[in-house]
Amino acid sequence: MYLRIDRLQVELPMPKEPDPNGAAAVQELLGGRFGEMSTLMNYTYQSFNFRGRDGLKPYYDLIANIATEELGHIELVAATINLMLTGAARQGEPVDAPLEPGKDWRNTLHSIATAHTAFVGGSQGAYWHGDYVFSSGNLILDLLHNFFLENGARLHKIRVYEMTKNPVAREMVGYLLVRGGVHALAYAKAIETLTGVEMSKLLPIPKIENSKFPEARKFEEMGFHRNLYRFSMDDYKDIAAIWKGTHPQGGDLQVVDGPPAGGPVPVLPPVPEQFAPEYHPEEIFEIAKRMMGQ
Ligand code: MN3
Repeated sequence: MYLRIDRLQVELPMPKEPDPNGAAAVQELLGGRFGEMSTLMNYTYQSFNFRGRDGLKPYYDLIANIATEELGHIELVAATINLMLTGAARQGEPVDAPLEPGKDWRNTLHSIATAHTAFVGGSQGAYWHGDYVFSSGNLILDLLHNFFLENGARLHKIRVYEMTKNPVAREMVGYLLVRGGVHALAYAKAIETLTGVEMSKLLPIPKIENSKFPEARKFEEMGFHRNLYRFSMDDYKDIAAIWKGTHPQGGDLQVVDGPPAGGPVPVLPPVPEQFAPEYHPEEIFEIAKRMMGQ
């Protein structure tokens, strides 16, 4: 089961202006084949379906624990998209066509379906689907797939970074490049322990260091690339049997008990033109206020 903390894993900057087409590109990092929905659901189902876990506790713990961190990554990418779409509505009555700019956006679903927020799909408007989940039951094959998935995700993150200078998008990508680097290395190390094949020598893929990206470099300077957070009160402690030793860039790998400090979840303002949360939101705000005895 899960507990939930109402914070993001990292603080995001507030945008100065809306960037709907940038948000459309960032969608790929949420619901594209190599997006956070895919990492989340691959590791989640592999952990649900794990056979022989009593004898393979470090590997089970690793997959289950990383899955939980990924839950916070879909939250972070969704928050990024939401911030990039904030302020995108024109004000006015329906007859004034306040949503008219939305017809020229790369992704019209943001205007029609989600009230200027994230949707569970990729940059071309296709919804995420379960075909992206590989859960074969063979431990080495699943770990190999996860290693591939993390590096495919890294390639797409870097390309989206190259497509936009939006500071919210770049902050999120910088942080997730560092966290994805941890996951790629963790799966590499897990395969190494099982096979002796030195997978970590393949890293980084593509062959460009995270330090090339200022938004990632600052998190590496804080040592985040060496931390594997343990997202549980009492469980998944055997990740320490895999996440140990030295980072390829130097410094000791460490398991951090508990989540990162993170930052606040952005408060999204109402968009009455989208009837979100209502055409006259103050009416339902009043109802909620009375309910809380204010
Ligand atoms: Mn991730």
